[in-house]
Amino acid sequence: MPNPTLYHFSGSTCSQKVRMVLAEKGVEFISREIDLTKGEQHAPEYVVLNADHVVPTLVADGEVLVESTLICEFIDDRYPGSPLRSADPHQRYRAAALVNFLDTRLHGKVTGVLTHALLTRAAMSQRTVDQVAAYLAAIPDPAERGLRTSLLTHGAQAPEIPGAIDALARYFHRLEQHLAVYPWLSGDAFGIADATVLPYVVRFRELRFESFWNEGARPAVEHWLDRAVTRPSFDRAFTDWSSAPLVAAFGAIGGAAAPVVDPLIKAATRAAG
Ligand SMILES: N[C@@H](CCC(=O)N[C@@H](CS)C(=O)NCC(=O)O)C(=O)O
Repeated sequence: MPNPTLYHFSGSTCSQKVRMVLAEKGVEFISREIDLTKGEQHAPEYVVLNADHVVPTLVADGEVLVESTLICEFIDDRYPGSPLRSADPHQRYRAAALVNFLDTRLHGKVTGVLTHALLTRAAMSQRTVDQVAAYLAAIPDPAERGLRTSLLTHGAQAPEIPGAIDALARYFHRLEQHLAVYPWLSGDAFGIADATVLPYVVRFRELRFESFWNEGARPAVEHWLDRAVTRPSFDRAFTDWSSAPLVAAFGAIGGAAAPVVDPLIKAATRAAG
């Protein structure tokens, strides 16, 4: 069976999700890294594959596939190995609903707020004014460009931060309720829903934003995270593409924002129920 080619970026959540699904299915892939910090997602030869200028993109059997959730479902259907979606219609629906909510309501608009206000801003602080202007000008969607400009300007003080934290705290509450019924977000077994949510929770852990779940706030989420990160697929999808200095840098950036962000997370978590 020919190996697919994955266009991805080491630290991108959507790439981590697809790499995790590939690892769970035991599928080797040809790696083509698209460095988002260097703007490689805007290169004409990549935009031909992914018109939205985003990663990941999978090329399998000569077909170009975009949208990380659709890619994960394709991988699950196309390759042998344990199924990553439940055969039970209720479990399957509930898992798909968690994924859909994250994809359509949280990814970018909400999770991207924290990523760009903190991590992208830190990366851009090493660039010249002209380079930052070029980075922003290359973003094709005007609304996203405006949001990104605000986040890079204001960082942890950006007006978008409290609303994003509220939305995330409510989602953590929803995850907790789900995990009171099922051992995994995908139901009885680890699957696509777990691989989808995990990158965001790991990112918050790297930023030291554990107040979304620790100290008894969301014990089932904490237990789920502990189990998920011990899977062999986690090392192949996350650890092998990360580095200790990078994780240390994320911790330092999150730690610097903690005086502003941590009280917001704690208050939003209490309010979410
Ligand atoms: N709906 C898309 C979203 C993909 C997406 O937002 N990818 C991010 C990385 S996680 C990206 O490539 N961003 C480009 C940028 O930051 O300019 C999917 O699920 O594949």
